[in-house]
Amino acid sequence: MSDRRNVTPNDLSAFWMPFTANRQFKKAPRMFVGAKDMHYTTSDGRKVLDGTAGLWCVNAGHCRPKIVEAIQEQAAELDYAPAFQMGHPKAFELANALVSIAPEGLDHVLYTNSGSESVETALKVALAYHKVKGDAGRFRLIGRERGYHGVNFGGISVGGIVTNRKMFGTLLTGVDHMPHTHTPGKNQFTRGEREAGGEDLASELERIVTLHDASTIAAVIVEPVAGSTGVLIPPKGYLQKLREITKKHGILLIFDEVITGFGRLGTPFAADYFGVTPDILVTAKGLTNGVIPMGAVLVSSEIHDAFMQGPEHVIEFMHGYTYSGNPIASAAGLATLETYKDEGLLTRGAELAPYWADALHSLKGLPHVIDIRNLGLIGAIELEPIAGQPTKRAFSAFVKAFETGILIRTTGDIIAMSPPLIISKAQIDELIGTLGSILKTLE
Ligand code: PXG
Ligand code: PLP
Repeated sequence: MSDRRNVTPNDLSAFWMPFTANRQFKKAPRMFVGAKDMHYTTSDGRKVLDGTAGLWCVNAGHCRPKIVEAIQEQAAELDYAPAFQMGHPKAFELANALVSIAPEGLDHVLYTNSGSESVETALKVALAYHKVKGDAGRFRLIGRERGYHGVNFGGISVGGIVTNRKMFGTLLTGVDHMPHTHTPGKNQFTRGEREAGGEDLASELERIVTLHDASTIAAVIVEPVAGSTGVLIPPKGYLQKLREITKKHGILLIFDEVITGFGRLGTPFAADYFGVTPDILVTAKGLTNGVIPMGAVLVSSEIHDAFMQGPEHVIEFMHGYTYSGNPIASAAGLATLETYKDEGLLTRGAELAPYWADALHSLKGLPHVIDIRNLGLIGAIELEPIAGQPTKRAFSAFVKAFETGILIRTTGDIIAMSPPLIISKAQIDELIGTLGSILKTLE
């Protein structure tokens, strides 16, 4: 039986858990103690099928041998090298490997330790780029309603999730937001991208540009597919139109690909899927298969080269982290990219996407299901909230799912799934079949 009974609340009190209902968790903890490929093992010895790739990051599945060995070897060979004014080979090798799979034109890499830090780095590069070009009047940053760009001050300022912003004072000034791309009450149960409305939605950016004047705007940041807020798929033509407008006005376009990067849509990056290349591309999560904290920000040569001027002994960009390009993280990143390559994982999602979409949409008609959305190997099932008790219905699905042997993720009353890219068709059937039977039992 469950180890849970052996874990007393006091044992758990010191760790203030992130984005967690701490008191509820500590009364009935859900603990993982092991993982392999598509499965976690719980503290009471049960196998749980991973329907979320951890938190959208374990794209190659768990405890993959190449990655494990690379980390072990690197830890014994070179544990840490100073990140500033010193180097080590693997950080350069990984940057080259990243550039080689990135959309053409994104040729330079800045390292971070998370998606949140990648976002801060991207915003700072954008502001400083205009400054070094002598265009310092471009100080505004434009995000989007319901956008998630991590939890640091820049990210929550451009982000648009109210609960993540409202406690934290004035945030960054000079920020505005475009409308989100969701149309509740319309377009439910659309498979993939909906046809209509993309250009009109993107044209909202023109309205913001007119309001502030293009000469004051540094950058626009969006998630190509909004993940954390509950999987919002942009309509066709939307991102293409954003690119057109930003280019026309000399505004940098930043894609936050922390979730969509590394094969999630069946292409290496969402930029490839949509055929739209941003000026700056933000990554983390799948870069090291989630195993070691690391993020990377890819920038165009035009941006990079603008900084490479003035006396050569002077630091060109006053930014960086103690752990930027950490040796063990770099080794993990290299082994991760090799694993993706060996197994074709950056494009495997394209083969599986139709099967995934069929499975998800088979849940239409089950109790409380008011919408189903999908793209690549991302899926979301939106439930009708219990009157007066938002989030409760989806959360009870999450707890039942964990107890039944599948890991899903919920945000509000939306169930989100993003399995490791190694998932088999039989495992898709198991994941969706189990979820379907849980939905039938919900209050
Ligand atoms: N940008 C985007 C688009 C993200 O999805 C971040 C930045 C921040 O990354 P870090 O590494 O600082 O967490 C994210 C992270 C969920 C969930 O279940 C999503 C994220 C993180 C944890 C949970 O929706 N996204
Ligand atoms: N705070 C203090 C006092 C520091 O000395 C440093 C780094 O040297 C930091 C914060 C930033 O830490 P990191 O480089 O790990 O982001």
